[in-house]
Amino acid sequence: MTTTTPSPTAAGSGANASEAFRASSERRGPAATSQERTDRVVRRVLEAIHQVVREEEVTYPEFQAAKRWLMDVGEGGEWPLFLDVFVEHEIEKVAARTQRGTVGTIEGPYYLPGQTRLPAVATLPMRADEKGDKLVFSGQVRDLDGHPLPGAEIDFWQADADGYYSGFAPHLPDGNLRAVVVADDQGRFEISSIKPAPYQIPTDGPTGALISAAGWHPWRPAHLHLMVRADGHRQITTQLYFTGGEWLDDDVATATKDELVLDPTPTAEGWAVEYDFVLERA
Ligand code: MBD
Ligand code: FE
Repeated sequence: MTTTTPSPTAAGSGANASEAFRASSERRGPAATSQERTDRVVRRVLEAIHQVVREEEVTYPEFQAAKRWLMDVGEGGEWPLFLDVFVEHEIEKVAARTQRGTVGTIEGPYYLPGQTRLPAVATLPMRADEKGDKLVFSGQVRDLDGHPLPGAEIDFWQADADGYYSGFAPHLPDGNLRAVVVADDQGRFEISSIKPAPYQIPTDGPTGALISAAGWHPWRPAHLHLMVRADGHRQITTQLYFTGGEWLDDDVATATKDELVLDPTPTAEGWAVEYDFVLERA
């Protein structure tokens, strides 16, 4: 392994995203679902588990180990992490069946709403000595017919060069490398930031314990997170990756897509790349 990112601890890196999730799910409102739907979906999930138990002849000691692990995930606040890494990609693929325009991918556990709003040409809030190569990310937000969407919002968040997200890592200032950038009257934006590093799921929590017990790896390729929204249009949640990056073809969260890989060019300052977003009508 050539990556030099330090191993984030569960406590230090935001494995506990439960509180942020509770706040955001309250904001998003209750799930509109019926008794019939609950019966059908939950029954099928349980049937799938029963089938694995029968076919794999799962033992009592294994069942008790699973119970202990499930309790640890909850107590460690890692349900958002675990579910977003191992399940969200399929939910997103189903949602994507009816979505046109820019390709989406999973949100993950580290989005925080209500960040600083910045004008179209903006530098993300960062520390004076923020590590990492400079990255200028620019583009335009348009509709499906190619018309610019003035005032579109790019709600942007990323890890730092060590793989930590502000709001989830006590050593980082609130709002570091997060902002809502408001595009200009041509839907254009230019965001100055740094190139993030690959992200490692904390290895010392229950999700990390499972990954190591199963002999998997805990890495995600380096990525930027964005939500792009404009009045009257369907919001897109996506991530952008970097060509040639480690783990691009083996993301633990199964969230890469070919359309989402950037190919930045070197500049005197660091790197620059353009990416345009296309939103469909709501
Ligand atoms: C991340 O940074 C992330 O984007 C996802 C999807 C899961 C865990 C950590
Ligand atoms: Fe992430």
